[in-house]
Amino acid sequence: MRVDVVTIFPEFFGPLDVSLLGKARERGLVDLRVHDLRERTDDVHRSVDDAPFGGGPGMVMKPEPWYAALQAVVDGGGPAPRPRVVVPTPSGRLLTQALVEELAAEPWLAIACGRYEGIDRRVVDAWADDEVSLGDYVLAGGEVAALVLVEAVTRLLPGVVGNAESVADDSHTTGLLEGPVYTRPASYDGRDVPAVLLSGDHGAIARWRRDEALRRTATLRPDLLMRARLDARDLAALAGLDLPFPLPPPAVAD
Ligand code: J9N
Repeated sequence: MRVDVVTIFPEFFGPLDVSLLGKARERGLVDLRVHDLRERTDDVHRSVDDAPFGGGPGMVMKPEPWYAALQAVVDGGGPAPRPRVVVPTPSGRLLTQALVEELAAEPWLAIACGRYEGIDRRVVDAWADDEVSLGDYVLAGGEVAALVLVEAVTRLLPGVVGNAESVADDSHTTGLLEGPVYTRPASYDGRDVPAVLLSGDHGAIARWRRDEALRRTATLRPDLLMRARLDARDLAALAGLDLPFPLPPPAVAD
């Protein structure tokens, strides 16, 4: 996969040289290129922002450097005629694992990192395919959101994560939060690993893990529970929890 990032803070993307992503880049699985928006300015001050039309606080990112930078990305060539252009913004649609999976299927992404009060609307109208929010809180700029996007997307690419199974039962891939995990020693700090995990009964272990995932999701994220595919056995487990909300009907078996 090819990913181009346009930013006024290229130094922000140092973390992409290390860890899982760094190895994926070394192995040629991800071709990530970071571009400095200021290289597309043509005034002595290298200005990327200006006061908003209509007045108001803060500054708006000027259209000209963005048009030039995004045109240069397209002209630089990639594995498709154009990249899918994503703009992180607190006023975008929420980034979900479903959208991450969709983006991971693209051959070429470009991420436009805005700062200040936003990017001139014409840039977004002309170039963006998606405006994406990480959640209902405000960051200082799109750079951290771009790091999140790149990490969430690239870990799904074939060969990036060693153990494909660990991707398959992620929280949000199953639709439920993951339950607790334990490793040796079996007793530590006076706290014992649940006996079922030491039992060797794989059916009982799978059921216990599912029940823990259901319990945790019901407690912390009832919104997710309402959309998860729950069978009659799941609903029976949840019925025993005496939750402060009604349970959905069971999903139809395929
Ligand atoms: N979810 C989210 C995205 C953002 C920003 S601020 C500037 C660009 C993106 N804040 N919060």
